[in-house]
Amino acid sequence: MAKTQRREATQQSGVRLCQFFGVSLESQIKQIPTKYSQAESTKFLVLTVVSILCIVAVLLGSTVIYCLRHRSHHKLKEKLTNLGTDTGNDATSTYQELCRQRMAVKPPTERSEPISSRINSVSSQFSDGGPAVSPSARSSISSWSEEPAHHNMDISTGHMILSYMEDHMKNKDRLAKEWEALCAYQAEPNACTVGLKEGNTKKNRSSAVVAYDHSRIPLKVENSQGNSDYINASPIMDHDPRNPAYIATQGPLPSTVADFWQMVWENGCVVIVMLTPLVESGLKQCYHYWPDEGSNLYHIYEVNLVSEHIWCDDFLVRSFYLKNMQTNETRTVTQFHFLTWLNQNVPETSRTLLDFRRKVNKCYRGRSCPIIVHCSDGSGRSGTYVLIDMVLNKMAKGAKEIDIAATLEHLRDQRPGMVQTKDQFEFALTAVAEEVNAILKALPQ
Ligand SMILES: *[C@@H]1O[C@H](CO)[C@@H](O)[C@H](O)[C@H]1NC(C)=O
Ligand SMILES: CC(=O)N[C@H]1CO[C@H](CO)[C@@H](O)[C@@H]1O
Repeated sequence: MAKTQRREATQQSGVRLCQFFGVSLESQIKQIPTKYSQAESTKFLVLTVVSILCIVAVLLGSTVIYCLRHRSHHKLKEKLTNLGTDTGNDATSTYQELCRQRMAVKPPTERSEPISSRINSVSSQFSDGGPAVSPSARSSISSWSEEPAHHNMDISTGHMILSYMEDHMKNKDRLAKEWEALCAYQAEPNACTVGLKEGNTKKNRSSAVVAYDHSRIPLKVENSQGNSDYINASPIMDHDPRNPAYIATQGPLPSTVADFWQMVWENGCVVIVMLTPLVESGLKQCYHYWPDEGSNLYHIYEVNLVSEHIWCDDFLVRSFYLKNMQTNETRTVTQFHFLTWLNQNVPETSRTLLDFRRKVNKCYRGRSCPIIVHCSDGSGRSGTYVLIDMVLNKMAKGAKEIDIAATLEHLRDQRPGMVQTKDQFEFALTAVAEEVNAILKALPQ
């Protein structure tokens, strides 16, 4: 680039020189009388030859100057190139030092960010074709409560829900009757022939909760470890009849872990909500289906534990890097693990679970894949969580009519046993009321 510019400049100055001599030549010609003698014409000839010689000399001179300059420029370039290779390592170390300084400045701002932004940054980092270095598991601890998310809640619906709730709290009889009616509810259709087939029964934790034939998540047989399409998992539809909002499933068994990750992969899931401890009073609730550190391979799915973030005594968040070894495609999956909700029970406070739900939804926001929700059998605690989340999401979208019992029947049409006890149902009502109350309080009066 610089070289051509310089050449142009030299050429231009050459042109200017020619013009200068041309002009003087012209003026000399003008001085010559129109009718000239032999002597005069000889003089003119000599003058012309001298002028031409001058021009040639100048041209030659400029060419020589140009060549010399060009050569020195070339030498300089060579020198620079050598310098570049000589100091290559220095430059790299300087760059590395700069990176180190940058990293040293960065973390404090990261630490003050909410978890979801950190998770997003992790996922965008990995969705760009994988990590440059093998991610090592990091562990951190922090805790603060999430504010209620931005809402389009209909205020009158909010107040209606609250008064309905107050009514239920005062009138325990009414709640008991409602629960009784719910227990008598029969889902139709309710066949579970696939889940009870020979070869598939051992894949169910409980014989009471088996995915319905008409509402189950099939696996791609060609990618499955056991050459079967059955997993105890049910799609749960909300408003969209084609795309499930959730997949309710049992906690994986040692023999179904590969199936579980296959389902996560094939349904494009990025968020897992786990609502059970691994063991309760000596009883296994769920298989430890992720690596404690580093990575594990489950059939063709490699799971790498990237980070573990302990929010409080009640829940923690893990980030996994999931790779399909058949296609080399990768994805980041975030698992929200609620630790203190025991089987057939309710969480100690609805506040903790609501805070947990806000964190899940903040991470999930803007996605369209189903959220995986599991506990042990994938019905009691999972059903309660899905019921709360679904009702609150409906309200957030501005729904004018909320029928919690009808919503639960809708869930039970898709998976048996959703919400197992009256306490869990009451807990769902209380949690919804508490969140509605918080949203109403936060609205400008
Ligand atoms: C996946 O990666 C491995 C190792 O880098 C490579 O040998 C293999 O061909 C890749 N497979 C596909 C399907 O791209
Ligand atoms: C109905 C049924 O056969 N359920 C089985 C599901 O799988 C578990 C674990 O293998 C068994 O204990 C159940 O009996």
